[in-house]
Amino acid sequence: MEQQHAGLKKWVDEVAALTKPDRVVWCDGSEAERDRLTKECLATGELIALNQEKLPGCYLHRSAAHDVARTEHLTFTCTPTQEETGPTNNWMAPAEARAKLSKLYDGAMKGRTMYVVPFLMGPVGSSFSKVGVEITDSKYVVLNMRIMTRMGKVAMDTLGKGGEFTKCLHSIGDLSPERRFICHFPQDNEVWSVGSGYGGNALLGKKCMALRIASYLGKKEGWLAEHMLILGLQDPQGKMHYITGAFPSACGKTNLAMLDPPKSMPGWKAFTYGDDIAWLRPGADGRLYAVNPEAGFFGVVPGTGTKTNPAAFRMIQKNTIFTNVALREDGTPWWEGHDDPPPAKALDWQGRPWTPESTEKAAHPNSRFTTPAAQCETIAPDWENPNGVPIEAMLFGARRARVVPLVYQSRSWQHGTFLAATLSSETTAAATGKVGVLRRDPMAMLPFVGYNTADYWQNWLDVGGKLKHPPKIFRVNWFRTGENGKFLWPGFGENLRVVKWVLERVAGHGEAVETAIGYVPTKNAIDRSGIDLSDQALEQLLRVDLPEWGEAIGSQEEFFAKFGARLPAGIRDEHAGLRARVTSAPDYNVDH
Ligand code: OXD
Ligand code: MN
Repeated sequence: MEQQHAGLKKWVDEVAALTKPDRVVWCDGSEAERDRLTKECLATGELIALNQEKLPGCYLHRSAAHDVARTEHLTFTCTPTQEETGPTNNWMAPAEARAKLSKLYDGAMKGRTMYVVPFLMGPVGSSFSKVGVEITDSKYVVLNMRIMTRMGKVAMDTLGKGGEFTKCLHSIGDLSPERRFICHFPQDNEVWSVGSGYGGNALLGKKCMALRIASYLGKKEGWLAEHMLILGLQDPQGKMHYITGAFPSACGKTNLAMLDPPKSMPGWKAFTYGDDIAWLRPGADGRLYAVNPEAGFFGVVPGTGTKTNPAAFRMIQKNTIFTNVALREDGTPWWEGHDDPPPAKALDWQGRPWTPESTEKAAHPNSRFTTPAAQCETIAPDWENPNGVPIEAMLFGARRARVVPLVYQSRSWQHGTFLAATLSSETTAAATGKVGVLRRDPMAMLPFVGYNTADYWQNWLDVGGKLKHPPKIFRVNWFRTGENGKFLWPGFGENLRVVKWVLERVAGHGEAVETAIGYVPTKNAIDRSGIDLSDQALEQLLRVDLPEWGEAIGSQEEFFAKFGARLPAGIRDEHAGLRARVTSAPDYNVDH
């Protein structure tokens, strides 16, 4: 590929002088290049060929055992002042970060090839789209980037001679968590990552650029970069509706993005636009438009089967890189939640012998598939529409065993922003650390906001102010449990019943009662035809327990206090409003 961009060439030369690779390869994104890299990975053991007759184009990668998830404690925002990074991100002074990481990059690529990977986030020819260039010494990263982004020539053509791009520097280093850092320099449009080959830490187009850096660019340019799926729904009358859903990592975004309408809801069709990231911009008509900046899915494997997500299960039978799943004797992968029963014998995710008697899981709980979006059977025909799709409703969901009803609607954009800002969820295996601990996760973006979260909320309020027809904002919770600890709601495809009510509310009907927290559906407003959900279970699912909300308000206050005077007045007002409504409600028990 001819290098016409002087700034890019200069940066590549500088990085090569620092990292000292044996050779530099500019990636063009071609199939020949993919085949060549795949062969090389098979030779080094970075990839293991799966049974090519059953699963054409599928490979297995086993990562280092301590490099299996995002490491949030090693992820930094490097703004000139700590105030710009804010209380919910780790901060490192830019000069300190550059000094520290330069030492780790020095000579890091000796004996290795340095790949220059130009990539485009967003559809070709879209005003939403942005170019990045990742420099990496990992072939596995190149092969994943080729699936997850529009990589190579198309990105170089978009960049032209003088276009802007995000500089993304990555080296696996020695893969040690002791020498692992993922640093973001939003003011310089730059990411430096070292010491990890794991998705969110190493595929820098994804979390680092399309969320952290993009959220900062969104603030500057008046748009939103969000941790959201984008779903199109055709109703039985044939009308299309578009919604987004923000959920923390490993809380079912991919399942909802590929929703399988239940047989008892004939006439509904679901179309996938994106499963993880949405870039949203106000359109000239006053509506909010969304595009998916990615070109592939990097999904959690365990739990993927034809009952939970048939489209994903079928999608990953070809052209897929599996990371950290188990391997059966016939060269096919297996994981907990696979359609097939546990194999009598297999190799676990680390390549160790495994049997059903083993006490450990066969696949890592955060094992992943990387698959091209285009081969998903539910992908929308216009998923690469450069103008995006107009969003009617935004769902915010999280794992909450208690307190939060199945669904409720906010009173306004500002109240919806507050409702999203107060999202909290029980943690999952997508990040290292304890699983199942309740933590605040505003907009499901806690680990992904690239600057002070208070300013990010202000951007939400500002963007909303520009919309004549803002999407309606809803909170959902598929994870509420009953006294026996079991989920009350069937979930998966049945979530369409909740979405149906959401779309009815958008259309101006759909029965609801106004409560202190927002509009909650009446019992009869949720379509239960064809499912066995008792009145009592639905009542529990929809219950708003005011004393419990009284406690939640206290914890919200503690969280907001961290932001001091930077907390937007709109958020402060909504919090005060909630407190007033909850504490003055007749059934609020003041003892709490
Ligand atoms: C992801 C994540 O990989 O959120 O999408 O961790
Ligand atoms: Mn994600």
